[in-house]
Amino acid sequence: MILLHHLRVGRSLFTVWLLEELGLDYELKIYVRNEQGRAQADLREVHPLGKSPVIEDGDLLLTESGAITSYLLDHYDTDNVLAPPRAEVKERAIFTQWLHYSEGSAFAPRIMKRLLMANPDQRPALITGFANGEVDLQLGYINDFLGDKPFLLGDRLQGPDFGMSYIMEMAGRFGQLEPYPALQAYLSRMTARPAFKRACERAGETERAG
Ligand SMILES: N[C@@H](CCC(=O)N[C@@H](CS)C(=O)NCC(=O)O)C(=O)O
Repeated sequence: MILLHHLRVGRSLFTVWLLEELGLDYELKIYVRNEQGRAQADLREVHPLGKSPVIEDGDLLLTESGAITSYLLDHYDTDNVLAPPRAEVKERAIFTQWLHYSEGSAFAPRIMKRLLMANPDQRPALITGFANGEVDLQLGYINDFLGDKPFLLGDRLQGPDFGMSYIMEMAGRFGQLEPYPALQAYLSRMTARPAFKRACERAGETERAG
């Protein structure tokens, strides 16, 4: 059975959601952060980076939320419910681009901005300017790409929606979605899904459900 190491509160809830959408049996091991908001030594015993999500599936130990999504879909979504078939090479390339986009491009300016918000007395102008500009650039880009589609890649839920929902949740928490009603509606649609609600219940984080 798959074991997911889940740190509260963070992106691994979106991996719990994926497991729920796939209808898989899994075990959840829950970790809590210290006063500084960091993972504690118990998670470093699982993996040297001490970051979540981490999954174990048989002898496989896997980190990085995007890689975990890829693996779970490759291995368990054999009917291609949440991903285009491999033979659809161009569609699959766009899927892969958006699967990597959340962690590869969208997340870095978000964490910068969050750290800057936490330390109002220590805001280097150069980094503040970069983070503000990048957050606006990325949200505008996502908003334009989403358009009036219900899901990131069209009319059905697919792998990239999981990481993207985390980015949207984080942006929403800091009030950054206000200029983007379509992104707010997207996030509400994702978090209202029954599988997302089940994930929140399983993780004991029902306040995150839409
Ligand atoms: N790129 C990694 C990032 C993992 C990550 O930073 N996870 C956060 C939780 S949202 C974490 O474990 N933070 C604890 C820490 O840094 O101490 C992924 O996509 O899984």
